[in-house]
Amino acid sequence: MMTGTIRHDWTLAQAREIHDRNLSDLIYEAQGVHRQNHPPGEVQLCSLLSIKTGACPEDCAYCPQSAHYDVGLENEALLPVDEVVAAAKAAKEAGASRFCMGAAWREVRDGEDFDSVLDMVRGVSDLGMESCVTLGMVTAEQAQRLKKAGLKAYNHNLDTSREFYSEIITTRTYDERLDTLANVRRAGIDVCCGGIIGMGETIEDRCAMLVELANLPQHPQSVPINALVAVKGTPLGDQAPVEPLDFVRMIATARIMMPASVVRLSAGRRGMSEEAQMLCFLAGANSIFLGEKLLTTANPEVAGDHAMMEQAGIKPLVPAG
Ligand code: SAM
Ligand code: DTB
Ligand code: SF4
Repeated sequence: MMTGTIRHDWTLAQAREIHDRNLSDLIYEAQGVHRQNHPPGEVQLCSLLSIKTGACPEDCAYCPQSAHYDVGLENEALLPVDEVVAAAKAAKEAGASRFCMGAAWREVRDGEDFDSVLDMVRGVSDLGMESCVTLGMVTAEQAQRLKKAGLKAYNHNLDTSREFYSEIITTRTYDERLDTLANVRRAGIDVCCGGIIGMGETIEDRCAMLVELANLPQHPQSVPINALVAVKGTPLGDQAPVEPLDFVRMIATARIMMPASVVRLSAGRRGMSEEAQMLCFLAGANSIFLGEKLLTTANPEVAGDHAMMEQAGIKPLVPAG
């Protein structure tokens, strides 16, 4: 099998074979594929902001923002546009080149709030940053409006395998997720789509999710790999933390299967040593979230992240155009 080629015909057996290799072979190949497709030693710094927090009608078992669970989170209506753009500016000054805005919505509804989100996208793009939003399901028309406002990427995760999905979310289907991804792709917006490990799924489920992603009509330009942040009060609040090497294997397999995509070491870094994070970079991760907060949960400190990158000689990846 040629490595480093863009393929859309991956089988579960092939993904599993890669995932289960001995660590040395796995990382060696992932690093080779990485170097063929990306500048080595560069990691994109992204910043996240929850623009509308909590009270979400969906029942995603991992999520502190679902109205179905009581985690003691303060709900918040949509933030004002100027506050969001000011946060993006501050994130840029701290070194981020991409600003991602998340809303705890099941789907986008046309009206005042969506108009404000379009203004936020314009404001972030005007700062010269990549803009990304995650707003739940979108129609084809809404995706086109986001594109017109200058949106770079839309985040919408498959989260897990088709088989395991119904154990985690019952209020919407896997196919609805895929429909939104198609609307985003057809509008010419970059697709940011990945998932979460550590929710009780099997290795087979993890590999099946990567097969779903890699066999989409186009590889998502961006693939976030999250480790579950277990939040007390959610059904997954007592899950054991992910083994760092499981994270490394998942990233390496994603890198090999989707060579040109930006693979993002996303939620879950707080529980990891810096050495484990370095292994993730070696395995092909080339993005992290910078900033003390993800959407509602904690992330490592900014100064510590800068120190970690300096120690490893990692430079911020600044995407061209
Ligand atoms: N409501 C929109 C949606 O679900 O599409 C957007 C916001 S939602 C919080 C974005 C993503 O965050 C989810 O798809 C999930 O992958 C991730 N996420 C949420 N809670 C998490 C947790 N506790 N640990 C890890 N990832 C989480
Ligand atoms: C993604 O895959 N991870 C980010 C982003 N997309 C929106 C969100 C992580 C959220 C972690 C839990 C929280 O802070 O609420
Ligand atoms: Fe709502 Fe998104 Fe959280 Fe699911 S992941 S409960 S859709 S905010």
